[in-house]
Amino acid sequence: MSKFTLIIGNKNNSSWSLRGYLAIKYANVDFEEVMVSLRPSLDRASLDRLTPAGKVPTLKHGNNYIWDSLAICEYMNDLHPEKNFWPKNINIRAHARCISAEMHSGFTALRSVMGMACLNKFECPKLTGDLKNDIDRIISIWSECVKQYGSIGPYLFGKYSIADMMYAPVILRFKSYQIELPDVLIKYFDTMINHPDIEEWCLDADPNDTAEPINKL
Ligand SMILES: N[C@@H](CCC(=O)N[C@@H](CS)C(=O)NCC(=O)O)C(=O)O
Repeated sequence: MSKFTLIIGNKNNSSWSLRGYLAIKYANVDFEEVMVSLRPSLDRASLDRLTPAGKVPTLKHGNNYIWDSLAICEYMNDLHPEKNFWPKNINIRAHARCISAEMHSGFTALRSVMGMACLNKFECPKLTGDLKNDIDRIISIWSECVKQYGSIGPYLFGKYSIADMMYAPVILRFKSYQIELPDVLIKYFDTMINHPDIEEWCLDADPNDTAEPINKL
């Protein structure tokens, strides 16, 4: 089988890279990691040389390039259907796809005000306006999942899935910015914080990559 190379940004900050990384880790295949610096300065030359869209994560598999986090999740699922990256049931799978797409295309206030810096701690920002709406919506999405599928297991759809991978950076943001969660989500939060692949990502991160929250990473 062709070799996998995952091109990522700094682990402390690159939330999109984390999603691609979690997908390839879950597939349990050997891969090489190439890190391109986004902080403190953006290595534009390497990004443009190594990736078709100038963005990370990008997965290179033989001559194939997959240059988007959700597309990487889907590609790994296509290669390893036995891993059940999505829930098996069609209705539950549709639910998982909706909330994953909602994350992939939305929550811009959360993303710009509360940049991921997984090893850093910040004061909780003022929770008003669009930021409050984003956080309330995420809490409502997660609570609904935990209510519906909590009896199957501790993840959003019971078993670990792409939906958890898509929301993993939000978990790390909520930790960094000390966002209070309702009791019903504490188990989910702890399960994700202690997930071995997320722990491993954080162990490799460098807190000096950023001193402050950064936008849009
Ligand atoms: N929709 C893309 C977003 C990827 C993205 O914006 N990645 C950021 C880093 S986390 C990046 O490459 N930024 C460099 C740039 O835009 O110049 C995905 O899901 O992978």
